[in-house]
Amino acid sequence: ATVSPPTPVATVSQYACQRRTTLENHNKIFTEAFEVLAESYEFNMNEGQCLAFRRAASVLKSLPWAVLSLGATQDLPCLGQHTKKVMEEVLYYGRSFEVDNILSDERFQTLKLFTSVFGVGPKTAEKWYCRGLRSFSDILADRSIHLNRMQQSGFLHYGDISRAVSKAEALSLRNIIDGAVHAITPAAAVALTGGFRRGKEFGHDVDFIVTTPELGKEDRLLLNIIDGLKRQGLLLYCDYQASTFDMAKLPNHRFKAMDNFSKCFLILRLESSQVEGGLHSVEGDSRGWRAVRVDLVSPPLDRYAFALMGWTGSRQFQRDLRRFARAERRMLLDNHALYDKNKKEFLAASTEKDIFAHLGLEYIEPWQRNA
Ligand code: 8DG
Ligand code: MN
Ligand code: MN
Repeated sequence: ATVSPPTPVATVSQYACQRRTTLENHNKIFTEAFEVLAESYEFNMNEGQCLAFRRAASVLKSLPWAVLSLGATQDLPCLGQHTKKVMEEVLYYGRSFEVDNILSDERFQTLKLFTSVFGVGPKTAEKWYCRGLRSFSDILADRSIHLNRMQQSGFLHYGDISRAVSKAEALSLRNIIDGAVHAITPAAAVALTGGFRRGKEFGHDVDFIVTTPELGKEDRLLLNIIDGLKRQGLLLYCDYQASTFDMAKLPNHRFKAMDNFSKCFLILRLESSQVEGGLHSVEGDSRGWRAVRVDLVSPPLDRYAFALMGWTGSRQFQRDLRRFARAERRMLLDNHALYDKNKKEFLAASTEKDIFAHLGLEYIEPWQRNA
């Protein structure tokens, strides 16, 4: 690998959707530090600073060379005073003192621990921290705390679902979902999306898109799949959300809003015997099974390309795709649709390539979207 910028250096875009970002990260020492800072700002509800560090990390991840001096970052976008100060520390001392302080901070450590539970977000974690709770046993012993169904499952399956899901496990789950879908309708299709579609070897969950060729049948399809999984004894947890999709609505460029398609957040039981090479979870392998987090989304067929794009991620890539559409093209993009504000019309797409083309962007492969 090259370690210095080739000359002349091609300009790096401020938008992740105009960069190709593979899983090969030559600047991990910096991006890992930025991730800690971003998370810390997230815990402090400082969205601006959080995003600034996520953007900076994303720019460095896209470089085919390692940054060896501050001078090499001169022409890079999205790197402010603060990020450069952190990089300087890392370059000279091999570590950032600011990051070290965060990592040893009790509040940060506790919020990190609490948010690692399925169903616990930063707000709940903060509430528990303010009550003086510091460990899982503190939470489980506190009778005044009410855990919702999601959080109860989160604690129940904590060991399994906090362990990464392997590619082999994801492919085995695809066969299981495929089987459940085809028992219902042979015409329906299942696609692996999320991090695994971007080529990752491990993930925190497995994401699938399911679709049926008949418009309007997608809600029913998802309910039938859930029913099939339940009858096979594989369903450990299910949070089903019916569609609230409204095709007349303009796309919402704000990335925070999740989509309105029918979807479900599941915890499934995966048998060791179903996975080539066995389970990734060591305890699970001796037990014969493990719990895995699975997300299913079911858009109507004419919105398939938009849903696939959104659910393929990465989050930073999708955020920038929307920001680019709005700022550079006066278009609104989300997981449902693309709207041209100049022409005042919706732009249809049947593939991801159509969406990139509408936006006047070069096509970026899923494995190049690891921004
Ligand atoms: P990982 O699981 O390997 O850790 O990474 P990932 O696959 O990239 O992350 P993810 O949290 O599973 O999310 C995958 C994509 O799905 C991400 O770009 C965000 C997107 N997504 C939506 N809508 C929704 C939603 O309603 N809920 C969730 N959890 N993710 C959504 O577009
Ligand atoms: Mn995922
Ligand atoms: Mn997911």
